[in-house]
This record gives sequence, structure tokens and C-alpha cells, in this order.
Amino acid sequence: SEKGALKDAKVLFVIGGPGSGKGTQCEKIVEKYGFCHLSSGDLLRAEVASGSERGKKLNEIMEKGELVPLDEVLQLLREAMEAKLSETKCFLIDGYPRELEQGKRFENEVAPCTCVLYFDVSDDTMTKRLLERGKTSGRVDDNEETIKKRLDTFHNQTKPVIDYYAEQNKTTKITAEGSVDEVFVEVQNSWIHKNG
Ligand code: B4P
Repeated sequence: SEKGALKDAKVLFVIGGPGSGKGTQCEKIVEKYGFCHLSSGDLLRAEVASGSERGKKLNEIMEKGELVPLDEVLQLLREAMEAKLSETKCFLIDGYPRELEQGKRFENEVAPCTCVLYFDVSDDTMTKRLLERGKTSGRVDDNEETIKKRLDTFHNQTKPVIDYYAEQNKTTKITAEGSVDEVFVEVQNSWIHKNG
């Protein structure tokens, strides 16, 4: 079955608050190490852009800075992984899991996770980056009010995920306050160490 095919995939979860630089660093990792990068946020925005009824509902949730229903995002990820399986078995899953149940369901139904990269950044820095991006992004969630809610969602729902994988010694914390290139040095140090 498809589930069987994905079971052998090598999966790295990439977690961090909104604007922590996950997407940015994943692109650099792909350039250098050639993983397949799948961003849950990008997959959701693509669904919104398609103009479907499902997309309209998702957009309303994202505009509020809340998490979309687990089954929606898990299904999108599974389909995207299956579509890439003939090319690679190594996946960077960016922006997922954002709540503990997402991690457990993914590991039960898709594939076990090898390692979690956690981008640690202060709320202040994340807010500044997102407001900066908001000047040109056109994203419904890059405004002051939604950013506050996204930070709350991160602290309340995603932090327990980080603790859960830290207890299993799977979490690698990256200090991600610096510039894009400085952070990438940190990533490479941890990355080569764990996956080189
Ligand atoms: P995401 O798309 O994951 O949005 P994000 O948290 O803002 O991360 P992103 O990858 O875009 O930003 P990055 O840090 O790279 O999620 C959006 C929404 O989708 C969520 O709020 C939720 O509603 C929904 N969603 C997504 N996944 C979900 C899931 N699993 N379950 C339920 N709902 C889900 O970069 C931010 C900015 O900072 C960029 O402009 C970048 O250029 C800049 N930047 C990056 N690194 C920098 C650095 N070192 N210095 C200066 N600027 C930097």
C-alpha cells in the first residue's frame, strides 16, 4: 500500500514559531543537501489559491492565526510526499507538527520521524521579521493582530511538541536570532553532526 511505501521515508520535522526562519533555512538545506522540502503552510496556501470551497474555509482559519484541522494538513502532506516518492525518500517537513496530536498521527499513519530541528527565536524578533515581510507579502496573517495570535498558538500548542521530542532525544535546537547566513552556519553544524 501507499502507507507501506512511505514507511521507509526519512523524515525530519522542522519546527519554530511564526517567522522563526524555518522556510528560509529549509531552502538553504535543500540547495546544499538535496532533501525534498514540504511546507505545510505553502501546501495550505496553494489550496487557498486554488479558489476551492475547502480553501476558503482554510483561509478564514489562517487569518485568525489558528491551526487548521489536523486531517486537512495531514492529508495534504501525505499526498505531497507520495507524489515525490519516486524522486527521493528524504523529507524536510516544515511547519509540522504544530500540536502534539499531529506528530503522533503522522508517525502512526505516515512514517516515523528521525529528528526535529527547532528554530529558537524571541517573540520580538519573530514579530519584527513578519511585519517586515508583511509590507510586501500580501499574506492575510502578516499583520500585527494576527501575529500576536500566531505567537500565542505557538506557545500554547507547539511548545509541547518540542518538549515531547526533546524527551526522546530527537530535538536539535538552533539558535536562530542572527542573520540568514549566521543561522545557516548553526544549521550546518548540527546538521552535519546528525546527518552527515
Ligand atoms: P507557515 O506558513 O508555516 O508560516 P510561518 O510560521 O510564518 O513560517 P514561514 O516559513 O512562512 O516563515 P519564515 O520563518 O521562514 O504557517 C502559516 C499558517 O498556516 C499558520 O498560522 C496556520 O494557520 C497554518 N498552518 C501551517 N501549518 C499548519 C499545521 N501543521 N497545522 C495547522 N495549521 C497549520 O520566515 C519569516 C520571514 O522572516 C521571511 O520574510 C524571511 O525572509 C525572514 N527571515 C527568515 N530568517 C531570517 C533571518 N535570519 N533574519 C532576518 N529575517 C529572516
